[in-house]
Amino acid sequence: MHISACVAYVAIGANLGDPVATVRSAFAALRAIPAARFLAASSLYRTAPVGLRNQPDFINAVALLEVDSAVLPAPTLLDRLFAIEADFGRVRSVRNAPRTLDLDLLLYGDTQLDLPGLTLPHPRLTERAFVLAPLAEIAPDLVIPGHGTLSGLLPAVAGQKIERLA
Ligand code: PH2
Ligand code: MG
Ligand code: MG
Repeated sequence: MHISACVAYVAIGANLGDPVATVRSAFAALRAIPAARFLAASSLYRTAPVGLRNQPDFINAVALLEVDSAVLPAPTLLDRLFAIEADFGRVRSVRNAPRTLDLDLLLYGDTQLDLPGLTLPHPRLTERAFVLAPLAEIAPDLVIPGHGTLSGLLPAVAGQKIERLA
């Protein structure tokens, strides 16, 4: 029985050190979250920084988890993600500093909420090819609460530089 099962999408980003190895290890860390089941991972993508100047390219990916929402409500899941970031040596100095690992909670079921520190869906998701393209790979029919279909959002970000890694 999965009465309180809920799907959650997590964005993974890294642009310091060995970002390919970091993103792969991040998948493993997500697999190890108790009360979550790892359902799917996108390919890795090399992406130009969006909204940042003079930073290395990123490696980005998206993971799909099924979580027990009684044990891992969205704020608790976000805390787990921050704990994994810290395990990877992330230091939160200034906003948008280069990072060893960034894990963003994109979607939590159909939840729409706006708390200090947690907005769902993720507020910048619709502007970012580095999120939408990997999402389209693992969930082509996805509907973003409040924003319509994924396929309807993709054309607006078609100009952003992103390359799927083999
Ligand atoms: N993350 C940001 C800002 N800009 N650009 C790319 N390509 N990839 C990211 O993960 C990214 C970004 C803030 O977290
Ligand atoms: Mg981010
Ligand atoms: Mg983040």
